[in-house]
Amino acid sequence: MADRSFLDWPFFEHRHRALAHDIGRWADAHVDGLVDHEDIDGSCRALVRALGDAGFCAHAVIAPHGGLGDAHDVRALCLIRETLARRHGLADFAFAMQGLGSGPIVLHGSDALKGRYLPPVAAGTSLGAFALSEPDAGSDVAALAMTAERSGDDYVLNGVKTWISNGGIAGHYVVFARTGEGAGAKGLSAFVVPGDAAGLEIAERIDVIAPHPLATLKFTDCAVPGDHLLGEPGEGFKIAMATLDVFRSTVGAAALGLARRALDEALRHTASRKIGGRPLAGLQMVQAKIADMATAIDAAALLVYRAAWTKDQGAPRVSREAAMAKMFATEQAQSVIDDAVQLHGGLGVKVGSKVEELYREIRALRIYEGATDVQKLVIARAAQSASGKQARGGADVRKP
Ligand code: COS
Repeated sequence: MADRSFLDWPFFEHRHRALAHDIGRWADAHVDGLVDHEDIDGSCRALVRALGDAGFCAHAVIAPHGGLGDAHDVRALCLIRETLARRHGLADFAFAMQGLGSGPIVLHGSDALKGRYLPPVAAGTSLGAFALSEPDAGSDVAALAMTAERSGDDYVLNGVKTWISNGGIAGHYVVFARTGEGAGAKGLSAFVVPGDAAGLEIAERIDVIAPHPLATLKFTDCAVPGDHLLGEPGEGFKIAMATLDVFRSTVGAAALGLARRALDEALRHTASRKIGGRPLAGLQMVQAKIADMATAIDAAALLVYRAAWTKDQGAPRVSREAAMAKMFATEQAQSVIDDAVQLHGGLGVKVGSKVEELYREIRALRIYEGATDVQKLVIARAAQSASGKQARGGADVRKP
């Protein structure tokens, strides 16, 4: 059982400790039975439905649209993600997309859009998706090419989105497209597109090393009602970034869950596996690895819950804190899991072993929702901006 002493840290309130207990019990009892490796789409639907029935998807949205409070509780999102990830990456993925895929609606939707799209997300009866990346625009969001043109009461969308999680099974997609109010980042807008909209097709399903539903979407003269615009025309980039400000810390939390499981597995294996008649756990070189793994996990947890707590205190922007949390937790989790594989010897690379699964699961987290390299840009800009501000007696310097 992974160390739970972090729940005593002052970042948490009583409701978070109760939630951690409840989601832990629920995950232990239900997750393994809901994952069918032969039917990934069906597993995601079943996981989301079960998480909705148990009340956990309510944390992905807000009141009075099926949620609990009037804003995301980022610490709650992180606790749910880390607990589900510790059990199985697909369970974490299924829950995560309910949050990311409805986040822009929570943050910038009209009451009508919130009322229509959020309750089914909370109930677990409909899946959400976040369609930002394109074949030629991943890290560089300002380079998006997909267009949305006003036509009477509608917007007409044309273009391609790729790497879209829940592509093909989502009830709605939040889609970012160029509306042309300005150049680059200033000319993008965000829309909610129903999953069954005419002109939206699944061009390709994408297989990845840790399978989850992923697709390329093609939009051909796909008309969405004008009232499905989120925020104002031209605000799409800021809506995307504000959403990622909330959810990047939760990616760090998922990495933390995977790392905690790797440490659990390593502790169990090294306690029972013998070398020269004695358990591996008694060797100092093994203990050194265990010490590094445990320390990396606590350091990552501190950054993740610092970012989540800061957002929950009402900070308007936590780009720096969220970027540090995501970057550090995902990179450290990769290293912790690699150590766990090493400690397992041949068993660590045997298909079907838990650490082999973790080794595949962690990799994408260092890439999606802003690769480590992008997080470094965000962190460096924040540091340089703060230093420039000091040097100029308060004037902000956003870019070097
Ligand atoms: N909240 C609100 N506004 C934000 C913001 C945030 N978190 N981050 C940036 N903005 C605003 C900026 O203030 C700026 O507004 P002004 O022009 O009015 O000052 C505007 O958005 C443009 O910001 P910036 O100049 O930093 O944009 P860049 O094009 O340089 O992009 C990076 C910066 C690379 C950090 C951004 O494109 C990014 O995060 N890319 C990764 C995208 C990603 O995560 N992709 C994965 C898809 S989801 S799986």
